[in-house]
Amino acid sequence: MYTVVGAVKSRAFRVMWMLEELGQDYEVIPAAPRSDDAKKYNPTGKVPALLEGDDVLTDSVAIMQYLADKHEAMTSPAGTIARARQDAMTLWLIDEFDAILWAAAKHSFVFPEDQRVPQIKPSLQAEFGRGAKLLEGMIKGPFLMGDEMTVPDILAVHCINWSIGAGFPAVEGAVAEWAQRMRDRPAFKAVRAQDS
Ligand SMILES: N[C@@H](CCC(=O)N[C@@H](CS)C(=O)NCC(=O)O)C(=O)O
Repeated sequence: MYTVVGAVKSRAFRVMWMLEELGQDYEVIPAAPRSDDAKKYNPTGKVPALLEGDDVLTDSVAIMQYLADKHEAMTSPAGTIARARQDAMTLWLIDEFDAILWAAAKHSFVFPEDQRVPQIKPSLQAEFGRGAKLLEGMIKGPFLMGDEMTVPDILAVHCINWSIGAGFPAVEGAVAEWAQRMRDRPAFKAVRAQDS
């Protein structure tokens, strides 16, 4: 049994979605970012964390990839060319999607008010839009990497949903269609249903 630390409305969503896709049972400790509860498991106060026995794992992407490797699903095997390409996609999404959304969040509500530079937001939105257009040419099949759903599908769609919540312009075309297919998956809906 796994325990996910972090609420549905955080990057913990990614880990819950992965666990649902893998058919694994889990409990949730809906600790808020930087809360004492979150710091109990991760001294930085960041969520998510995954508890497995006495072990505490941190970082949503590291956790998703660990689960995929362990359960031999939703990933190409380590040491293959396909895995190198999958990892390149994961890291590109971190650079061009997650980091941009995180920068927008920092300048909206994370940083103390006197350190926020709200003027940066249109530039971040435009950069995200350019990334989404590039992604359109990178979708290799029904899923990002081809015929199988893998870790980057979850990462990308979580970021796209986050962009909508953050008021970024909507993604369009094949990216929007693929993202909607991902949201229609029972595993995605099962996590959404936990959002209160
Ligand atoms: N790269 C980390 C980022 C985690 C992260 O920044 N989480 C946010 C909530 S979604 C958080 O806990 N922020 C609090 C902080 O940065 O102090 C991951 O993917 O897990």
